[in-house]
Amino acid sequence: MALVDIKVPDIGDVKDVAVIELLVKVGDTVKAEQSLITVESDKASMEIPSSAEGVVKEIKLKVGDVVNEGSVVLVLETGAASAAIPTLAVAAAPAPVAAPAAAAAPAAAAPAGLVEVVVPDIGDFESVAVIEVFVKVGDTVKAEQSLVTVESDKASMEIPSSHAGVVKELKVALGDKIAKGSLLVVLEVAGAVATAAPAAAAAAPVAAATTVATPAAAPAERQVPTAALPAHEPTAPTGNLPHASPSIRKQARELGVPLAEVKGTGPKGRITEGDLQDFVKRIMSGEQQTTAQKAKVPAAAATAGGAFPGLLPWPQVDFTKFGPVERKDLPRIKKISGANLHRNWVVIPHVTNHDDADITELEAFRVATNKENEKSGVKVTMLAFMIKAAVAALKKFPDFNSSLDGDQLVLKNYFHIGFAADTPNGLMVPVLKDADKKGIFQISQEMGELAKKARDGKLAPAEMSGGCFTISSLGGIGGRYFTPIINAPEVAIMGVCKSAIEPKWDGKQFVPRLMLPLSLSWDHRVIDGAAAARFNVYFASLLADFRRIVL
Ligand code: CAO
Repeated sequence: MALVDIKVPDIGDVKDVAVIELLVKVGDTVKAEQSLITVESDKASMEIPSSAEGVVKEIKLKVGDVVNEGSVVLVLETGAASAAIPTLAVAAAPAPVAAPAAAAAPAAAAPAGLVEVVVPDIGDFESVAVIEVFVKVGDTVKAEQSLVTVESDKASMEIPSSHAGVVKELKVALGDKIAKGSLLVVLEVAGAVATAAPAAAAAAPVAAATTVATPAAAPAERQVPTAALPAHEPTAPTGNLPHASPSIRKQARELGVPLAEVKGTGPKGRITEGDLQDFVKRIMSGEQQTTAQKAKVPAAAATAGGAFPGLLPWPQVDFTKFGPVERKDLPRIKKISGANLHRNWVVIPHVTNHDDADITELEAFRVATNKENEKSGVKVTMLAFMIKAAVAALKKFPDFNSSLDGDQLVLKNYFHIGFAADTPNGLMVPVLKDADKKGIFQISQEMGELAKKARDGKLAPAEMSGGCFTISSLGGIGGRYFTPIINAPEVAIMGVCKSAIEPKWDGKQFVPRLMLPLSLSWDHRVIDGAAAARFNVYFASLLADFRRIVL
């Protein structure tokens, strides 16, 4: 057993590269050549591998730290044999990481005014793939401007131009494999000096540090490391990081874009500059939110904020400043029904028509019926009559018994009526199936059973689905009128409040009548106001004289 300091190897002339990722944690067992951290300059990024096998005892740096050759990465407890491996074989490493200033080398003499820019010394690599080409014929480039990005299995880097000039010929294409000496572009330069630059003044070698022990043993395809978060926010290694070049990652960092949330459209899912721009545009227009933005907005407000970017942000209030508070979680049913109600309220153009039904005679009949059937155990409430009246009204106005499906209306030839039930856990809507085939007693009995199941939290999903039209009755509680929210994909809902005796003019005198307040909300994409008024009038007329049901 031995403790070994694992250090950053020779990284060439580049100083002060930032640690953008820790790939291991204390207690991890690492193999020789396993990547430990990712470092990044403005032109390249690379992983620093371990020189030995062992267990991580201590990590000596964190994301955001700036490192140089010799900086200690971590302390490894190694077995006796592996401890002998020299730290990253620094002396032998041909490995500068990312020399932003190091330009591609102009290789050989070219015709007067033309310079051939070739790939400089990139370490031991035989060939690396071109994954991005930044210039095209006719472009004017500055010295040090990036021409292409190349990528190995452990690193990616941009190769800058050695000269300023105009691109006359482009000698590489996406996917080409290139190596030291490969011709990149022919530049027309002002007063070109057509002499070969020493290859040693080359651009930064790619992935050199990883090549120390096994230059040829490139592991299978992997994602290029990235800094998806600001440097001061350490991020856990995921092993499946976004695929993007150093300059894209730098731009993303500067813009505060979480690169992990950007969809790459480049080869192998690589994030291109266009992808980054599209992402930013969508965020700015409100079409999309980052995960962090969503987390800051209460669920109820998230949809509206996304759909209507002009809305003010949800108020963030410290209520404790005004007095004592306590917090409790929303019950599961409230969360579900809340999300549905919110969608329906936002998506459906609601209109509500109010009317009154004279139920004086019907109430007298209901009371008498209940008296007659006292012993049956089934109590009939006004809701049972309203369910039956709803069936008759749906038959007369079939558009109310429909659902919108794109440009089509789905008209239903069945009559399943939902009714809102107030339960300790929140609002539920049991559905009474085939109400057209059932009498008032059966409807009352089934309604009682369904309402009990709802209150006990025992409703099966099938007992809450398939509804054509809903009745929401607050009649047992009170109130005059309200605006019920349509239960999509239905297109209308009847709200009912408490009946009350009112004076009504019979042509000669005021007479006391029992009036039931009705509030019909309807989807204006499907139903017009005149139809809604007719529906209400007909519905009220059925309750006023229930014999009409059988006509
Ligand atoms: N006017 C006057 N009295 C009414 C009435 C009305 N419109 N509707 C019912 N009542 C009376 C009943 O006759 C009953 O009186 P008695 O006890 O003297 O017989 C009393 O009010 C209680 O009725 P009920 O509420 O138990 O029965 P119901 O069939 O009318 O309703 C149910 C059943 C499950 C729909 C109801 O209990 C319920 O949960 N209502 C709330 C629905 C709701 O929350 N809607 C809002 C949705 S939007 O958030």
